[in-house]
Amino acid sequence: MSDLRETYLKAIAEATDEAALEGLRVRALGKKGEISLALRELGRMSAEERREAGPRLNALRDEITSALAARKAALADAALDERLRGEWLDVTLPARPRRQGSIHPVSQVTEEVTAIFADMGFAVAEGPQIESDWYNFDALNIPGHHPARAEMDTFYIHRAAGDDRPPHVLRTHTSPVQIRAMQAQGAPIRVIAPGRVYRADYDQTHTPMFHQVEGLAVDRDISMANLKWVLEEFVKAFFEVDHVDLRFRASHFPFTEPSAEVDIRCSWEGGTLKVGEGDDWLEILGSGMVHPHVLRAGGIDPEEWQGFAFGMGIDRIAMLKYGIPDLRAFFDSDLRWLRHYGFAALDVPTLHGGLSR
Ligand code: 2NL
Repeated sequence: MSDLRETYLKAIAEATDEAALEGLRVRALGKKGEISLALRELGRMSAEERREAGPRLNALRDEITSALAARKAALADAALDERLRGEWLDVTLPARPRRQGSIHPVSQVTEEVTAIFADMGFAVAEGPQIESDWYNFDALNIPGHHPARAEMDTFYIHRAAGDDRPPHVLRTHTSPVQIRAMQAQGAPIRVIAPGRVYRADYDQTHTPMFHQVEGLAVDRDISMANLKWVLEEFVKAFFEVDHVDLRFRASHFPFTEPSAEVDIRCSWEGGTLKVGEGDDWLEILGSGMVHPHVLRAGGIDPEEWQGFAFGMGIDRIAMLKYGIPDLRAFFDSDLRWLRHYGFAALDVPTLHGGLSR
């Protein structure tokens, strides 16, 4: 009996994990455990023997039960201590000295442009980057034989032979978003559509994916005068100057009539761009009055409504505003470039904050 006690207490003290403790518990106190069997033997003893053995066995059972519990708690404490030693952390250390992430100039400029047009009552519209050729071309009055539709510039979605679903393309401009907005909302409407566009072109000044923002305003009695004011306000706010001169040059787009390319007066003196002064002109966008065919594709009656529209490249105006020399570096994901040209994540562009700070 005292053998039993010593054997178990020693084994419990030496157990190094919970499984070993559970094995000992079953061996001593389980249904067929040594102590359980001994307790069951009590029934076959004389009253005198029982008076002596009963309390001793009960005390032994209690002692082993507590020893198991105590060892289990000690093992858990040791495991926790071990973990805490590994996870030690000095919360008084200073924060990392260098910001890790930054806002890409394209994202920053998209936010700036959006804030400026939002202030003039334009809502932001978004749409799919894979479009049917109807939304990307036909709805915009771009006929089947037009060069812009040539396989050369447009990424067509592959169709297996015999697949007669309508052709789809990677959108070559964000105009389809505005067709969808006209169809969904009708007139009057004022939206801008910023986003990614795709053209099969890659050289010093072209990347196969780039960013565009288009704008559209449709109402009764909208004219080129409204277009001119909106673009002047935009250019002043975007380049953060009080005065600009715009030059409208007659041009041609299938989706506008009349059409104009817009230049801003600037100087390149000292190698940096100054907007609003000097004798140079810089082309920054294309624009015009929405072609009646395009209004009709958007479900709007051109006898009742007119509108202006414009489009510009975000990557290009980002390069101009922030003095970024090389377009292709935009998409290299070079951390040194991103740190140099990136913006602080919490500095959100606002008109009252001067936009870029
Ligand atoms: C450019 C020229 C332009 C438009 C885009 C447009 C959209 C609709 C209807 C009519 Cl829904 N026009 N967009 C109009 C004129 C020019 O972009 O040089 N972009 C970089």
